[in-house]
Amino acid sequence: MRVSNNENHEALKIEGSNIFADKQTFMKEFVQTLATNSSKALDEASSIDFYNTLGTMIRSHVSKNWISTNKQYNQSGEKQVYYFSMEFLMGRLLQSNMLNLNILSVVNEGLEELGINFASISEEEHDAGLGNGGLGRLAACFLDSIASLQLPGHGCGIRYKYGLFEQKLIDGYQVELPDYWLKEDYVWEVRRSDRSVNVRFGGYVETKVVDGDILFDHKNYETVLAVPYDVPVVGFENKTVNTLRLWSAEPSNSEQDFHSSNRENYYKFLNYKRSIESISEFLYPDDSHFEGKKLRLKQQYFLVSAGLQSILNSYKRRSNQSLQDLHDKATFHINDTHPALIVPELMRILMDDEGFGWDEAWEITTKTCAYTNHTTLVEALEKWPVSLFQELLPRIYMIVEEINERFCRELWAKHPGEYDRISDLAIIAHNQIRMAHLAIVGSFSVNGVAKLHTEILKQREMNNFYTVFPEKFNNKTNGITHRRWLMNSNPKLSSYITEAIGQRWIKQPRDLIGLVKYAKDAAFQEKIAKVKLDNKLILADYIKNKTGIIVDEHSIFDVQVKRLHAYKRQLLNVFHIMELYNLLRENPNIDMVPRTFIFGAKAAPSYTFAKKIIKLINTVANVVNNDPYIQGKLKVVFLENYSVSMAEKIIPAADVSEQISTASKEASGTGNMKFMMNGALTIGTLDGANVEIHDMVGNENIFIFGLTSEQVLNYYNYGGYVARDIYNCDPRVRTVLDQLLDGFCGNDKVEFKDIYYQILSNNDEYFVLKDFDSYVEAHQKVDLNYRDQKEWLKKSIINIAHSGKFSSDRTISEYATEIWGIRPFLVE
Ligand code: 4GP
Repeated sequence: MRVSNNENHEALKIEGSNIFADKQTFMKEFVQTLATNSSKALDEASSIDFYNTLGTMIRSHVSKNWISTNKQYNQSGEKQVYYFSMEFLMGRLLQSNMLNLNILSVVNEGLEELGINFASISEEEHDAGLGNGGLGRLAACFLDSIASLQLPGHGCGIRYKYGLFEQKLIDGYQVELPDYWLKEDYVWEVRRSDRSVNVRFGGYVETKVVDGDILFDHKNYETVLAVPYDVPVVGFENKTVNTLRLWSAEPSNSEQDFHSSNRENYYKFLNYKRSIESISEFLYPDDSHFEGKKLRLKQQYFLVSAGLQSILNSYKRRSNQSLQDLHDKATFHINDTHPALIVPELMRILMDDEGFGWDEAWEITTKTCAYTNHTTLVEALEKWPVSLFQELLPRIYMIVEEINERFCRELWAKHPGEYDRISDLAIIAHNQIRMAHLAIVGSFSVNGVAKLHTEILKQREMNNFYTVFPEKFNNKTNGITHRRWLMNSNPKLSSYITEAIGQRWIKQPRDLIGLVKYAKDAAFQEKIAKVKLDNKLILADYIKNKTGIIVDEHSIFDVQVKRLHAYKRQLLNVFHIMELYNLLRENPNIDMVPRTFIFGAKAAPSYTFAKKIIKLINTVANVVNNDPYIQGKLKVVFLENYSVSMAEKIIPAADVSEQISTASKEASGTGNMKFMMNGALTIGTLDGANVEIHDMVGNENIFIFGLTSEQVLNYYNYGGYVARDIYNCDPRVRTVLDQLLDGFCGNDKVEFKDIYYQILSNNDEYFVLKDFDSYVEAHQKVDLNYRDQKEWLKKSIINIAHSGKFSSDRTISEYATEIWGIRPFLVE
């Protein structure tokens, strides 16, 4: 089944576009630009030429508004937010820019007339994979919402030469290949050498007293040139074009400085160049995990120092504004602790470069910085060894030390003698710098990313800080941009929604609630069923092309796509599949709706356990998919190299969304929201934002199972869980676990022993066995409910109807008013 692209985009047509007056104008410009750019005629050009042509055209059209947005922000002195993040998982930009510019229809029509297929052009765009998962994708959704809500706000990140690794599966094992996404020119970026700044590393600091003032003289440092590349962030149907500024590290000395006639010096130069460029060479591939490498600390300081210097330079260029009022003009958002060095770096600039005293500088800093926490996992906590930090950033270390001393002194004044409390809260302790403590002390706002997560921060993980600074803590439940995740990835569903409730939901996603009235409407249900089936057919086709596996579009598409992590419990999913397989082996005629389990997941390259789970999924898939005895009732698909653009294909086709983390472990989740918005029903634990999804849709429209976060935390605190007891008592569990060792999965009996022992000898840290029974039961409910398609479709529509709350437009409005203090600014 093929849906013509034009049919899809026709569905999204809103009003006439203003970039291309009509299809003819577009076609003429396209052919001209193609000739200028590639010196090729239409019939000689390839898809990549077409992609570059279209991208270049769009970028140049956007420039006008980009320039005027900047100009008007500067002239008005409007307050702006700068979202500092080590990750921006942007994915592709062609189609989302076209949607926001309202030119999808006209371009599609024009291309079609030229005999060019838009879908194949968009496939040419390499995903900008500058992020690992949730945290990075959230940053990308936020940029889209900020611009679409006409808010003055920009991203500040690193232009990694290599994004998140490309995953290959070889014999079921994950193998990583470098993601050289910049191999071709990136059409969306503009190099801005004129805005380059210097960042200093290493050396030592001499302290002098001059006229009674203490001066800090940083000596013998190494200078790195930070060069910005700007990417426009286009708002939806408005004139706002904000900026994502990505920094690249380059040598500040040229080859000549090394006297290149001398061979030895030439090699020195090459080494020097390599070591500098390594700073922006690659993204650390760890999700929710701290890797204490010197290069990573270098990256963090590089981002923060370059970003702050350039913002403050432009701030000072803009008339005669005083830095005293910085907080009225700017907020620096710290996306997780990775950019927490903003706090001491801003202090350094204010004191050493701008001449402020400590107290004034501290006041400005703490009124300007805000911090978001994204995880409570202990292994994600950033703690830098003092020796490493001090050697790399000597002046910054002095400042952190002083912040710590002053903070501890204040605590002592309030709580004299309470050594334990103070050492608990200290920024530096046990020869380590605790970045979360630095971020909390240096920020005026600290937020979690879902209600439950924020409560856990306040009551448990950060309770000591919450008692000191209750006013700083607040919740901002995550969101996703409905423009990418519904309008762009599921245009047909979007148009049916518009047909039913009008188009206001596009700008006011909460209006989706109007769909509730159609939940039982037979005609509407039929449309929803048709869209789902069409999307499933497209995905089935994709799966066949990628893996050779043929899946039945009438089976339940049950999907778990996300990073591979023990706490996300892909293992629970596999155990359930093994159990279903065992049942079918006993009786292939059991009454069940056929299921297709679809996985996509990357594991951090050094995360051995996670990689074993990938191998297990693939091993089980191999057994199940090739067993004719079970009559095709079960299929398991692992899609290699999961990415943003792949998610856009998978999510619209899902019937069931697996959100099965151990309660209390998933801070929010955002995949859960994307699936819900596309009409999938969630099977999930009461974790992260699942709790709020459950609150919105009601118990009958979601399949909740398993321990609550409170129960989990009680087990962690007081014990009482013995995984082996379940193994001993539940024959299903015992069979599945024994199969890990008895060669069910191939001949190799030791392949999965780590998983077996992790569960039984290490007492199943993530309660996989404990939740197994209720998970199986919830799946039985899924099976039963799916048979009644009318009921299922009703639930599906109810989910879509309530998904408006989870648009990142809502999240960003809350950040804007409750944290950042910025307001919409109409670019003329
Ligand atoms: C993730 C959380 O694990 C996820 O629950 C949340 O939805 C996402 O941040 C966005 O807030 N955390 C990370 C990380 O990706 O590296 O800590």
